[in-house]
Amino acid sequence: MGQTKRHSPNPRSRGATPAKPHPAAPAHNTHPGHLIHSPPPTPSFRLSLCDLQTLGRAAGFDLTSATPAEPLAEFDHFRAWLERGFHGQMDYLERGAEARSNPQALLPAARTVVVCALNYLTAYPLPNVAEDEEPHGLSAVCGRRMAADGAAAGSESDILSRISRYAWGLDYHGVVRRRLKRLKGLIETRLGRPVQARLCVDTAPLLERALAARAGLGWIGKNNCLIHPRFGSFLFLGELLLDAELECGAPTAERCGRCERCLQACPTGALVAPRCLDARRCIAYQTIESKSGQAPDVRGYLYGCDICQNVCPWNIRAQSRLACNVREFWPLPHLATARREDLDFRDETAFRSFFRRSVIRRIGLARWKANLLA
Ligand code: B12
Ligand code: SF4
Ligand code: SF4
Repeated sequence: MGQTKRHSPNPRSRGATPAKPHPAAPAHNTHPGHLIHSPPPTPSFRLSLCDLQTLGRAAGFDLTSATPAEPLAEFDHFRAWLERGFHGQMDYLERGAEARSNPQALLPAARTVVVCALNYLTAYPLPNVAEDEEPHGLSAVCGRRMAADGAAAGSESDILSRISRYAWGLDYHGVVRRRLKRLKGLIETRLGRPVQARLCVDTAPLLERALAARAGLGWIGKNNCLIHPRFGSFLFLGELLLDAELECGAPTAERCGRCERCLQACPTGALVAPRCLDARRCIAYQTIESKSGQAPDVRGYLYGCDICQNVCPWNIRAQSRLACNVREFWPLPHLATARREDLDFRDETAFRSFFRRSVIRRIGLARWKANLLA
């Protein structure tokens, strides 16, 4: 935990690092303060990074920044990663490979990528919530959570400890997308014109972590995740590709230092090097993406894995300081209180109905059964 002392959180950074001018921006736009003395900007330059962050908060995001819609140097890492076969059976990553090198492949008119993050580090027992507001029985189930190595340690009924935190509540795709839509509307109002835009959450061929890092939302940790000094890494990412040129953020310094806790804690050795994951060995891949029908290498995991995040000092620190108040991410009561036998569904319909509002429904019954019976 030594590095947290040396790298104390940046008190300014509720959003991103201070503004960097958009490369395509005229000289008078290099600092928001200069706008006061400059000739009136064209409508598309009317938004400073600071204003954008305010709009992002109004739309419901914890962090918002922007980066030019330009090619990403990190694409070389991505290509090398594919060439080593680390993506396993995730063919969609191969198919959309070239598109990931440049956001303009998704929206040719794009000038800026607005990158947003939403914290999902829910704390249980719930903080500052009256008992009658708390979903039934959750304290008892969730209070046992957040042991240093999270999953696999729980009892049979402790279902949440066997499911990655990101899947406890409602499917995040919809939650993030709705907020992106709201943000798009707010930006249009501020710019005084409709914008051409594309909303992306997870499934579009974009290198979301690399974009977020370039926009200054955090750094890529050795566990591969984007980490923010205040929020840690339990963050969902979402992007708004826009035809407008906005003021952009600048990358922050990497703050892992000499720590290697995540590499040491990974039970399968999937983190083959800092920032390099062999997905085939990763429990998240084996329980979510793998089509082989094989049981995961390590028993006890029903969906995803959080170990390399749970051991990260930046998350331990975040857990003690803040809690996610996004109600949609609070554990679904019927999931949190389920017993193992409730989850042995007789058919696809029963599986889909149980997980209809959860991201877990995407894996289908066969994958679920293989995880459950492992
Ligand atoms: C495929 C995928 C997976 C795969 C592969 C993960 C992986 N590490 O590659 C699997 C199924 C294993 C997976 C697991 C998880 N995922 Co996932 N996943 C994706 C997806 C769809 C594509 C990621 C991808 O392109 N991977 C290929 C690798 C090479 O790219 P990358 O991880 O982005 O890494 C880049 C940087 O590390 C960069 N880089 C920068 N500097 C340097 C320096 C060096 C030296 C090197 C080598 C590389 C490097 O190079 C890479 C290429 O740009 C994204 C959504 C998206 N469209 O981006 C979500 C996404 C990355 N996943 C996410 C989440 C939440 C998870 C899990 C935490 C879920 C869970 N608990 O089970 C785990 C985390 C596992 C881990 N430690 O990475 C979030 C990440 C949020 C965050 N804070 O970082 C994303 C962004 C989804 C979202 N919209 O919120 N995921
Ligand atoms: S998610 Fe789990 S298996 Fe995958 S790299 Fe992290 S600790 Fe290892
Ligand atoms: S646990 Fe991993 S990601 Fe977290 S600070 Fe240490 S090296 Fe970085």
